[in-house]
Amino acid sequence: MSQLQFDYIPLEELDLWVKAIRQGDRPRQVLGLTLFDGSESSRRHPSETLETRAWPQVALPTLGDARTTWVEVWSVPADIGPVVHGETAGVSHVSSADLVFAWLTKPLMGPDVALELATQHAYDAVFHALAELGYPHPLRFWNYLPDILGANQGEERYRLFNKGRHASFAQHAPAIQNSPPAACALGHPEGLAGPLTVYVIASRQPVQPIENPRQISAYRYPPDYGPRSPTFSRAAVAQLGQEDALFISGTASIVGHETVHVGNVQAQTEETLNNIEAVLNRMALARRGKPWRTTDLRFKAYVRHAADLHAVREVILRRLGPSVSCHYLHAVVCRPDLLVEIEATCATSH
Ligand code: 3EB
Repeated sequence: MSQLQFDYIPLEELDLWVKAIRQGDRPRQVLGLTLFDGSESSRRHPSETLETRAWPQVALPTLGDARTTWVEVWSVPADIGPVVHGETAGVSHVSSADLVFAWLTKPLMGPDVALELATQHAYDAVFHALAELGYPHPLRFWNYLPDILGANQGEERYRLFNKGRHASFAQHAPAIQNSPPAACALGHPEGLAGPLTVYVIASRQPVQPIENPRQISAYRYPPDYGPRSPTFSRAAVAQLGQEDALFISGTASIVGHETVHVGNVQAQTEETLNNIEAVLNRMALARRGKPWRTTDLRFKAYVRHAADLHAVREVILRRLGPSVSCHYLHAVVCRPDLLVEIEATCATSH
């Protein structure tokens, strides 16, 4: 039913674009959006669309020639009924017939903030909102947190984040602890901060998780990576009426559970794409219907060192073709030795 669509729109074109989809031949409405790298640019380009809601804004610098600030916009057809905006216990949400977009931000800086508990409470609130709204099946979580590799109370913050997330899944979603949604978790680069930002797309219907045979499931990582494993699947597929949407989690140069090609950003990018292809191959076996190819997907690449952009992009263009849709962000990946992480998504698009 849903015909979920997503687009990347430069901030300065957002208002006109939203007007255009509302008034098109097949009118659409915004289910959710996230602004990346807004600070400077949103002052230069005030946007009505952004200002009418406290949409998530993530302070990761965009990378690329134009360095445009862009907005990731999720939309659904207008004829499935109007989307409904609301807030439940600090979680903002927009719901449509079969999907909800929900988000929450929590300020985290300051030495006293217990990241583990803050994360747990954030996820508790999200699970509570999803249950109350009737979309109990998260498909895809995006997590952005400041100083992801720093220490908090003597432990690495990403590990604390994992403990908090794990505890919340155990309490609120025990049935999907071993078949969790797709996800990513990225940190702000040095000198930049922001709140913990979590946004999620969830469904009324159960989701099909997919793993990667080249990698140990993240939720089964050995304790070397923290006392609680990261709670995510390599990919998740949602059946939305006649169409399926595919969410491939943040993917990195990990084979088994170990980082490979330490210090070599080209090789890490190649290995990451090998992993994405392995997930697609796995998916072709796991489900009926036409298999997805990399050319069906749109990518978001998180680059650890801005100076590596060209090397990463060269590999992506060579492997995926010159017309690939990939948006680049400067971000800290959650292991110090990972130089790049790439996510991929396929829903209906223009
Ligand atoms: C990895 O494969 C790389 O903690 O939600 C990728 C996707 C990664 C999601 C998360 C972490 C997460 O372990 C890191």
